[in-house]
Amino acid sequence: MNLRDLLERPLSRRSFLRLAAFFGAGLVAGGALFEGGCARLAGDPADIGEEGADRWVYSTCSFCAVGCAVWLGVRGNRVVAVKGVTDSPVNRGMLCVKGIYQYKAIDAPGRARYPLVRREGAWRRVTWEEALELVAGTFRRLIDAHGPDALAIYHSSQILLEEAYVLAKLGRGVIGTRNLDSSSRLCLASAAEGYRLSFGSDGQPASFADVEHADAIMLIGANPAESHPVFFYRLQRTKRARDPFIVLVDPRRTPSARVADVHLAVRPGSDADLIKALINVLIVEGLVDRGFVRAHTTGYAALAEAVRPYTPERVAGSTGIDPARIRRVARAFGRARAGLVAWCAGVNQGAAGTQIVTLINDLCLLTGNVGRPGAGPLSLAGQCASLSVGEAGGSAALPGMRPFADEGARAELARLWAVPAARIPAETRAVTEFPARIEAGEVRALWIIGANPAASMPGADRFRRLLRRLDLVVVQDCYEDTETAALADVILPAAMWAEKDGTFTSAERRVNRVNKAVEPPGEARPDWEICVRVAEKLGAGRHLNFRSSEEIFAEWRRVSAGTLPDMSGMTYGRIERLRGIQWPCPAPSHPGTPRLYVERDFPTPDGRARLGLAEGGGPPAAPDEDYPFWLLTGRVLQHWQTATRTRRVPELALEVGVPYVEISRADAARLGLKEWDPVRVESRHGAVTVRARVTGRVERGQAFLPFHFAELPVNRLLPLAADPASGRPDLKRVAVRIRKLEGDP
Ligand SMILES: Nc1nc2c(c(=O)[nH]1)N[C@H]1C(S)=C(S)[C@@H](COP(=O)(O)OP(=O)(O)OC[C@H]3O[C@@H](n4cnc5c(=O)[nH]c(N)nc54)[C@H](O)[C@@H]3O)O[C@H]1N2
Ligand SMILES: Nc1nc2c(c(=O)[nH]1)N[C@H]1C(S)=C(S)[C@@H](COP(=O)(O)OP(=O)(O)OC[C@H]3O[C@@H](n4cnc5c(=O)[nH]c(N)nc54)[C@H](O)[C@@H]3O)O[C@H]1N2
Ligand code: SF4
Ligand SMILES: [Mo]
Repeated sequence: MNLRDLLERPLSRRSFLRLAAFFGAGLVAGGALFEGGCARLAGDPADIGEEGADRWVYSTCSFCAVGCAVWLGVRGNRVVAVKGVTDSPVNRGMLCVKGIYQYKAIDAPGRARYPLVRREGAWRRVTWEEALELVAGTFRRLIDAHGPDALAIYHSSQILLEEAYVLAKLGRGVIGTRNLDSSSRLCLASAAEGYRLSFGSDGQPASFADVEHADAIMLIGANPAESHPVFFYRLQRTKRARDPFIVLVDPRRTPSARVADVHLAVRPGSDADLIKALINVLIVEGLVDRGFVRAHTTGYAALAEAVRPYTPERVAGSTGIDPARIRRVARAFGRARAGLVAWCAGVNQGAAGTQIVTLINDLCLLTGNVGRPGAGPLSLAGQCASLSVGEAGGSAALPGMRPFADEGARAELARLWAVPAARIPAETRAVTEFPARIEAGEVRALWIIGANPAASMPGADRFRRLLRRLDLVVVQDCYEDTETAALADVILPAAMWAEKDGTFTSAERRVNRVNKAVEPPGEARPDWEICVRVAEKLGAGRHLNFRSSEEIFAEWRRVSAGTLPDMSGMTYGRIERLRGIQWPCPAPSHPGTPRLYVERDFPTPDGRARLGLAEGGGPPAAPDEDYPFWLLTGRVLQHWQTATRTRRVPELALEVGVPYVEISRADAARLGLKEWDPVRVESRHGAVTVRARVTGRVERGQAFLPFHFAELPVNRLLPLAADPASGRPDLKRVAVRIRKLEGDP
């Protein structure tokens, strides 16, 4: 029996752990042995024993937007095991290594247990009452003196939908600040904005299951083998079962290339040219679905005109791709019965992000690949709640994805909230604008909830400096030792996902349940509860009069009714019974919606989708003589974001424990570098020292640096320049020079 067969069968937890230890090196190489780092652990949650769990609690994985359903095995007040839910349509019992080990981050050292206040440079434990008086009292004073924009709120997409909603209500409806945003801005703002421009709404058109029906699949700027492993597992199974034509577009040869028939190693930042050429070929070779285009779209003539100059020959220079291969891919996609394009951060995170997303949508619209099985654009999204945050009002739109600019929508929300309509701001600001707002003296206090911007924001050094200028920095996190907490005035201890009730919405619009399995440590409280108490102290308790997540969800159901992310037909019980429900779900008998636009009912004024391309900033400054390398940043399988959780899990930390930069063999030879030699990586914006790994995964002239390691402040190398349409910065690409350092760094 080969390993693959072994993995198709459920493994006992013990044999998985043994295999994982044995094949650790294989996992580092990209998880080839574990089907993308995934495995199914044997046994029904009822088979108590192995790990000594005495009960199993249904929940949803707290990492990526695949949204795998999990059983948390609990003994006493500890989570001691995690298993995949076998009747989940998402993961069918499978989990990736992060999912399996995530419970070890719960009672790890460093958890925030008590409110802390910095006094004369030292941390002092205080009561909740004192902490809240200080926080809300300062907020009140600053808002009274300088207006609501004096308070900026920044949160991640790892809090619950209910918590994002409470923050939106507090921030927009009670306080009325324009300065509220979330890390989804750094993450998928381009995807959301691109969807809005093409289809009239930022609803994800397709589902994960669509890969199982597609004949041609393109993965652009995404490495699901490491970033969305259980989705990748489904892709691998489909490849074996039905052999769809798969194309990977990534400058690096990532482990996702394992499923690809064609790997297009594009030059960084050249995806727009590549897709324009694909569209050019579709048009020139008559592969456009004319009936669909005529009946359901506008803008064809202008798009055709715009891409006319972009022949495969013309873009060969900028993309580095052989014209014949571009034609081959365009033909395969154009002739496929069903074609799907999945993409992620390699596309989203750049000045041209929104433009590339609209081009991907064009590719699908031109071939009639929207609203049917196996078809469509599929934004892979990022964190467990990245969609929740968009739905509930945590970023570019108000709750229910109501546009800020829509006066009627604001009035409706004000009615629902019983607040004056004039209080809800008519515009919002991206977190990338916060630094300038702090410098201008507009923002005077910053409340950071479940995010680690001191490590994750581009222009990190400037951001850190600016925090010192503020009257108050409040960090609400489940750990007290994050890079951002180190810069705070107050630390509020937050409960983690296994310690609270609520929901996450995955990339495929699936709302799934998070159930409280254990009590939080010390005095840590769920984020929603902390917000409710801050609201009380601000004198706005009656607006946030919630005693449980379920009460918040009940209000949210009413607020979402009639909007695109309509969840009015969902209840906690129903969500869990159905193993997640995909919105819209407008009635208690509604089964949920796997696919949008089945009726070609695009929510635009004329009901048609819009072909065309968003305005886009150009590619980032390309390498030159002084800075001859492209440095790419991204993820590895074992670590999660700034690794505040995964580095506390020995099994994950031991596999990939230290920062490194990947360099090609050719460049290593030229620079005289051996594996693990220290190098200096320097951009026009900053420099870092790191060890080199010599690999075949990057091309000559390129280097790759995982952004997970805070001791290696990679975001010091990146400027804070943003996509004009989405306000999203380039976190992926920057020109650098690399030189060998002598001695130990
Ligand atoms: N293990 C793990 N999984 C995660 C996360 C994590 O931290 N760790 N984070 C989650 C989050 S929040 C997100 S947003 C997603 C991100 O998921 P992905 O987008 O899959 O992850 P990245 O590694 O950031 O970037 C993907 C690829 O983009 C490529 N790339 C860089 N520049 C370009 C370019 O110009 N063009 C093209 N075509 N490709 C380019 C990189 O080489 C990289 O392989 O992952 C989610 N899943
Ligand atoms: N160079 C570079 N930079 C990047 C990226 C890149 O690819 N390259 N990727 C970008 C992307 S896509 C993203 S999404 C961002 C991510 O940026 P962030 O969201 O800032 O990063 P995280 O490490 O996920 O931070 C989450 C924090 O929330 C805490 N936490 C976890 N659960 C809870 C909870 O329930 N409540 C509270 N209060 N706290 C909790 C964690 O301990 C952690 O400190 O980074 C961006 N930055
Ligand atoms: S694929 Fe994503 S959701 Fe599933 S177990 Fe892994 S990290 Fe969790
Ligand atoms: Mo993200």
